[in-house]
Amino acid sequence: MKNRIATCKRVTKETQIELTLNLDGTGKTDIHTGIGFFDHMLEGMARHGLFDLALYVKGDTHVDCHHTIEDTGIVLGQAFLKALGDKKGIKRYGYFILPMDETLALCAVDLSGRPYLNYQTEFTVDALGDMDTEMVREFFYAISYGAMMNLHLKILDAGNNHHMCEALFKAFGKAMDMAVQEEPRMEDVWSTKGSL
Ligand SMILES: [Mn+2]
Repeated sequence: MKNRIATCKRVTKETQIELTLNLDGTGKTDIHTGIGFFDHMLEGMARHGLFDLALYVKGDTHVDCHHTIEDTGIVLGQAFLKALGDKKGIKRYGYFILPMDETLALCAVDLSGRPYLNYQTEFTVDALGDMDTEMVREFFYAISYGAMMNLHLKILDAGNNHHMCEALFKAFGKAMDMAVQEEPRMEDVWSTKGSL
C-alpha cells in the first residue's frame, strides 16, 4: 500500500497542535498534550492500534482540559481521514471487544464518510488525573466528525473508571487497526455507491 502518513497542524487562540500519524506503524509514540492522563490514553490507543503517533499540543490547560482534548480529537480525526486518502482497498469496518480486568469495552467503526457517534458510557468519577471524564465523549465525538466516520463505543461491563476509560481507547485503536487494513480482494472502494 502507498505511504499512509498524515501530518496536520492546527493553531487557534486556545490550542496549537502538531500531529503526525502513520497508519502502518508499529505503535511508536511521542505524545505531549500537557494532560498526563490523556497522554496515557492516546499511548494505549496508538500502541494497540499499531499506529505511530507524534503529537505536540500547547493548550490553554490553565482554563481546563476541554479545548486541548476536543481540538486534539478534531486534528487526530482529520489525520486519519487524510492518511486514508481515497480509501481504496481497505476493509472499512472494524470492531473489537476489549477486556481490562473486570471491565469490558466494545468499539465498532465504519469509515463511511458519514460522521456519527453512539457513545454509551457512564463514569462514576468526575475526573481521572487531570482529565475530566465528560471529555471522553467530547474527544470521540470530535474524532467521528474529523474522520467522517461512524463510531460506536459502549461499556459492556463497568468497574474501575481508569480501566473503563483505557479499555475504550484501546478498543478504538484495535477497531481502527482492523478497519484501515488492506483487503487484497478489493481493488476499489468497498461500497456499492462507489465512494466512501
Ligand atoms: Mn492505565
